[in-house]
Amino acid sequence: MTIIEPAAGLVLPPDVDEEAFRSAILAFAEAIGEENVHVDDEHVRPYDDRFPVTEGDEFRPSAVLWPGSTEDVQAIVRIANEHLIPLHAFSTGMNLGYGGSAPRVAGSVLLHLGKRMNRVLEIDERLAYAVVEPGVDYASLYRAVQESGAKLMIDPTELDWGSPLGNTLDHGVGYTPYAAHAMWRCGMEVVLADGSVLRTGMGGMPNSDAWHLYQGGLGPSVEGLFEQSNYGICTRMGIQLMPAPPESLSFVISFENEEDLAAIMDTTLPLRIGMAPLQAAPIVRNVTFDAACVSTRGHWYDGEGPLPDEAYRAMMTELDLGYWNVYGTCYGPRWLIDRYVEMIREAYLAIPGARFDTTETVTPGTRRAELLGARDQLNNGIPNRHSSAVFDWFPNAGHFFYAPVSAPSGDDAAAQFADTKRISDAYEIDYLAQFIIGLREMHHICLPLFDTADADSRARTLEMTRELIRAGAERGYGIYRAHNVLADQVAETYSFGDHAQRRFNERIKDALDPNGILNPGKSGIWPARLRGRGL
Ligand code: EUG
Repeated sequence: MTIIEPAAGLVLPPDVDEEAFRSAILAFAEAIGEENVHVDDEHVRPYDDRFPVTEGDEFRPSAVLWPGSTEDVQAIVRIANEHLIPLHAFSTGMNLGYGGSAPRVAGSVLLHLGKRMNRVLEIDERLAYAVVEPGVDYASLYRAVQESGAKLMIDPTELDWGSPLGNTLDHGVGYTPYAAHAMWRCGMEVVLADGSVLRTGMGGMPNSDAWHLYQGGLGPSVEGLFEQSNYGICTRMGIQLMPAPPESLSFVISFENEEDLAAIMDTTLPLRIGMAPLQAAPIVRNVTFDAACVSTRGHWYDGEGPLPDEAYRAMMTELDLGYWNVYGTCYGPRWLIDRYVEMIREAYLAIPGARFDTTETVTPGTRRAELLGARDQLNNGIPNRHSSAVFDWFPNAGHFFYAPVSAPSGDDAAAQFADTKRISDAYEIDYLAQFIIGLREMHHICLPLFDTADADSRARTLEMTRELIRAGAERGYGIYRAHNVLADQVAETYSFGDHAQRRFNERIKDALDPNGILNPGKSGIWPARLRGRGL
């Protein structure tokens, strides 16, 4: 075997010297083939966070592995234990805004599961589910379902390049009636840190035909333990899919004033909580987010400081939108859609100044129509990447997510908006956000955008996001998903019972992964070996 030469600037994992690292790399190569083991810059640097937030090597990996099977993953885990190599497993690595494919611990070896494990293993039309490997992305799952002829609808996320398996493990949500992904995952195969393979739920029964149909089984439900954790590596997952509805109709409702937000939320909850007439989670977007999907910041303002009122006015006029815009879709036979749409229209039009359109009444050729069209696709299970235009809002734009969860009440929305807007304006960082109203909760998804090529912009945005987390935590707003650089801070806020959650997580971590090799630091969960070392 040829000697694989690490890059000159190699960052070694903690507790691993160069010799141990080399033997681990050789062992990995022997196990999965040297063509699937890379230590050179050309192969490793593309895995850096596309939206880098810190200077230096803090999140720099040492190597990348491309396993081709569950057996490969088992072999890798056994070798990692022997050599104390931290592995950073991920699916497609497109969790942009939450760290991408960068590891929490410098020197980690990346386990790019999706590179070769990218098959749709099964599509069952009658029972309405699919089984996927980590590398299947929304675009390819959509294609696979279409090509199979199955009349099923997938639930895409905002951008089509993510992995349904990975997104589900990270508590992602979409916009069709099945939106809360963790509600519809059913049946996982997981490689544990000792190299053994666990099949969850009914998958424990040899010959069961219900592995992907029933989340239970006997004893505790453990699938949630593998979400946002570092307790195992999920190598396949069942995802239940909604039968495609006969018809659908999407709508956009525009509201003139910032202050309308509370009324919008209080109108939404009763329409949503019974799953009718709002059958799926609507989104409430601010006009800046919509503008960033179809234009650049410079088009609206090129002066100093936060966007002035005139810029917001211009956006609303030129894009034919309100300050807040609600997007949603109704599904079913047309007679039912018409009843539901009428109920929705009447409820929201009680808010003064509201304007209501469907895909059938919106003026073609307008930005309003384009934006509604992009939502209409997503809400009908057709993935796209329309919103990726926000990465061109200004040159080199990247972003964090600040994503608190709370009750879907007008007061909560108003308080979150007030805090977030005030802090964003103070830092001169644009407020781009959408609220997603689930059945009993709302996600407030904010995208603090920064110039990835400008160290000052990165540092200022990081500082602001930390302040948002602090301000939110004071009011009880918890972050539901955290970037590597924010995970410890966010974990700290879940503090009830003298950090009972952290201690519980650590006990499980230490029991399942005594050498601390799987994604150390993920969600602020540190293994005993690396705990308290300031990593
Ligand atoms: C979105 C939604 C999320 C999230 C990140 C992004 C949508 C982006 C509900 O969760 O975590 C516009």
